[in-house]
Amino acid sequence: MLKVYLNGEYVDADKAAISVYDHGVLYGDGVFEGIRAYDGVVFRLEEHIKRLYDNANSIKLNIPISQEEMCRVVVETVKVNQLRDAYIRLVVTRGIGDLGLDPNKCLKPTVFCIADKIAIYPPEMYETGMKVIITNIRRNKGDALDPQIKSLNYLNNILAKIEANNLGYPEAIFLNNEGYVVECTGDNIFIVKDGVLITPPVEVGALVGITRKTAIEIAKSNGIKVEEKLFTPYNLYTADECFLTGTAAEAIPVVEVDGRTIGNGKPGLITKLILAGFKEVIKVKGTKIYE
Ligand code: PXG
Repeated sequence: MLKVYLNGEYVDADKAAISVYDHGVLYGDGVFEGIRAYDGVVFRLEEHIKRLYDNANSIKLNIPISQEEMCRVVVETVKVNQLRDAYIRLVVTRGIGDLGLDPNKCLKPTVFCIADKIAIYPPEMYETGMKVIITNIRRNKGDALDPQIKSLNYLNNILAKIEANNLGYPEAIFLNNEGYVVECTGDNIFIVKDGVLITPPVEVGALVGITRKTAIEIAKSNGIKVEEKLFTPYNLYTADECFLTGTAAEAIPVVEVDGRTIGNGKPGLITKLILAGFKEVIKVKGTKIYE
């Protein structure tokens, strides 16, 4: 039985329950992180924890433990479950309150951490590439709910995922209200045009992805020019290459968007280079779980 960290204790997964009065459940009031461990090493742990605390601060949620302690919680949760490869879900909610939405009624945030096996895309998809659609659902507007916050409000993403599912595709690309490409339901997006790697600036409505940052670093260290700039569906359809980045997907090639073939319909060279670079980086950028 897996053990889950819940408010300072490790409890059996089937006993790890939170209150129906928790505002994380009642209002989606909270923040989370999705983190991975590879072969006994947590990938970019401090960066995930920093993002969690920045996100919490931005919604005026005061996490009761320090960032260093939170890093230890993550490492310990993987350790007590004796996992080497894990998908880690770290959640902080506003905590238990009453039936009103006032966060001031919630006295203590709820903190839980789950370390489990990861469900990833089938390995063939990395060889053949993925076919995706652009969803009709627009990404949340930043002045309503900033997509830079990895909050417990994922309905915008889920509605887009439902549309993709209905049409038989595994992932959907969001445009913002101005019609620019922003990101996917759980991944950032990159295109390659004439040897230049291009990704939308996060201000257009994308999460500041940690895998996105890693991909940019890998590209730059290989002498590839990287631009963070706006682009449209036309630029996407006519790109030489396209790939998505995220903690779950790593870097996955996209070979078709809305029935348009991207490049030659096969994962491109720069995409392959980024994915290969990622496999190397995970070996060095991490926090060791076991001595
Ligand atoms: N955009 C969105 C909306 C995300 O939710 C990313 C981009 C990529 O960010 P990172 O930091 O992971 O490179 C995400 C991350 C899941 C799952 O179980 C989703 C994410 C991460 C891990 C697992 O669906 N989304």
